[in-house]
Amino acid sequence: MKLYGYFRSSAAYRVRIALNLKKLPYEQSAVHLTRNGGWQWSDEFHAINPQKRVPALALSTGEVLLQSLAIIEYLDEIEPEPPLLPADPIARARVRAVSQIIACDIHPLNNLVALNYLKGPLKQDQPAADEWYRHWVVQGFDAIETLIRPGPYAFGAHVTVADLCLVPQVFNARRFKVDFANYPKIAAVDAACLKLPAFDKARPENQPDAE
Ligand SMILES: N[C@@H](CCC(=O)N[C@@H](CS)C(=O)NCC(=O)O)C(=O)O
Repeated sequence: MKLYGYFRSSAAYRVRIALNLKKLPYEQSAVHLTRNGGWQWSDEFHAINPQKRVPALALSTGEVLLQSLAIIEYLDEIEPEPPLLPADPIARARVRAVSQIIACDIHPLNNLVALNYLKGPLKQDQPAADEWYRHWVVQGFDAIETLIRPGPYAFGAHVTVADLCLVPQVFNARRFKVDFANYPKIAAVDAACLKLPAFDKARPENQPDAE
């Protein structure tokens, strides 16, 4: 399998953790999102992902899968161990809710293309864009701090998709100087996850394209 990603992309980071947890071998192809205007906008990458975003996972069959949560579910289906969702339907819904707060409600407002639109056509300066970024993280993290049950991972003794979404979002939130004083549970889950080799290996600074 070949993962098209970028070391700092939190959506690609989620998929790297899943691949590592499942012990599935993969090679990486770096899509630099900013150099020379961003390789995601090239015709070559458009042929791989018409949405012009990472991650994309190319399978040995030639099939290319898009969208981090769809890719993670696919990996969970082809390699069920370790499972990334609990067996109980209520527990699964809780895990999916936290995952979706991050992937559907925080991340789309804060990804590179949204921040560039704020700073470009909408003429906002860097401090305003940073404030926008933190605003949406705080809204989401306030809810997640109430919803998770560290034990030591977001929903108990087993890693779930919620952890795969949370750790990359925490990495980005720290980059943008979000104050973690109100998020002791989120910080504890992040610390517990990062002790696992699968998370550590997936860290942005441990990627071949890290800068
Ligand atoms: N919902 C998508 C989000 C993908 C996404 O927005 N990726 C960002 C990087 S984290 C990207 O490729 N941005 C390209 C750009 O901003 O131009 C997923 O979960 O895969």
